[in-house]
Amino acid sequence: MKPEEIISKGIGTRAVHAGQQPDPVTGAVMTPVYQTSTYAQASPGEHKGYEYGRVSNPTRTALEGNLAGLESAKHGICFSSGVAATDAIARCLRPGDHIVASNDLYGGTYRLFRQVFGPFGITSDFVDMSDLDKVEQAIRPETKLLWVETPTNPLVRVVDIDTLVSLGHTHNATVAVDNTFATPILQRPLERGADLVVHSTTKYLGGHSDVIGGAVCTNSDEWAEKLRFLIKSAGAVPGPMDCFLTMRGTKTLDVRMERHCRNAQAVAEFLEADPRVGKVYYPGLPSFEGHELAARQMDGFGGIVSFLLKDESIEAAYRVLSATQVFTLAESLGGVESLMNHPATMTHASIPAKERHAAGLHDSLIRLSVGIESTEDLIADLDMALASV
Ligand code: P1T
Repeated sequence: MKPEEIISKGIGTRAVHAGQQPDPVTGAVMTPVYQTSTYAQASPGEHKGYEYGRVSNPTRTALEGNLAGLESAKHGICFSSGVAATDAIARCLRPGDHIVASNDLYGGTYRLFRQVFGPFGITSDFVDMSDLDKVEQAIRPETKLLWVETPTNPLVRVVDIDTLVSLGHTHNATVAVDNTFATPILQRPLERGADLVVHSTTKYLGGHSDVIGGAVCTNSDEWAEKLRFLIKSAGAVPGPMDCFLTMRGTKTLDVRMERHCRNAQAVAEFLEADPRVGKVYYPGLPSFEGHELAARQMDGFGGIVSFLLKDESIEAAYRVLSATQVFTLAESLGGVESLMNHPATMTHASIPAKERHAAGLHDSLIRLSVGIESTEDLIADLDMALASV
């Protein structure tokens, strides 16, 4: 299929075919792993579009086309990790510039903005983006970037992309949406006017917990040029094998997300009905604050469920975290296997406790990345673990 034809196709077709053509030399259906650092030139500057592996690689080009196709983007630019993708965007700011970001977000993004970019004179404020007044109050003349996560990590708060895009653009700020939790199967922020979409491809896009990667998708030629310049000049590139593995993952993204969503809904409903559980955070529950917005904005509610036990002590949470057999206690999310995580000491430990608490992140919160195993086994595992409380 020609690249210009793919954009009119359904998301499942784009997942399998976008960015990929059978290999012109051999007819290989899968894009090969072009494991090379450099490319032969007939005479200086006379080459087939590739010069050096840091700048570009055909396996990476195929993945970039695939991700751009999934996000309805003109450009996809791949990085060595999700954090490297975020870093590249922040590097385009200048001393004196200001970022407004979600106060509930991946702890590594907070650490990057505050501890890496803060000393270079780039300041950041973290606010509840489901409260538009708070966002507006935080914006200053020097605010250049609105950093949106939706659903957020780990409280799965749903934020109104349309409204934030118009707010950001009224104030001449770039609007970036970290779409890691939703994936382009459930939500495509560029179609809603966002300037940049960011992914930790480590998560659902790769989908098998075997590769670290990141990406930015955009329709802006100017942003694409700046980010490609940074790829060349700062060098946070993914290797060809990592790109191959990620693309192998994206081919099944549509079917995996269907199962992740179905299992997460069943797990959330089980937890909500259980007397040992205090509060469940999942956009698919009608009782959840962001449910109606999620139903409008997303094509499914995602695979992440967070919860608090009725006994809100850390000891009780630790007992559950140590008792499961199907859910593995580990950082990360979005793989086929179910994982559970303790944000306060693991993924969000770099956010000071005071700020975590102000954002509503309880020290006993448990985050589940619900995998694609048999639903009844996941529920039985949680039921067994809750018996330890
Ligand atoms: O781990 P890396 O590929 O560098 O991606 C960073 C990142 C960016 N954005 C979101 C929303 C994320 O959740 C992450 C990484 N998160 C975890 C490792 C985690 O367990 O939450």
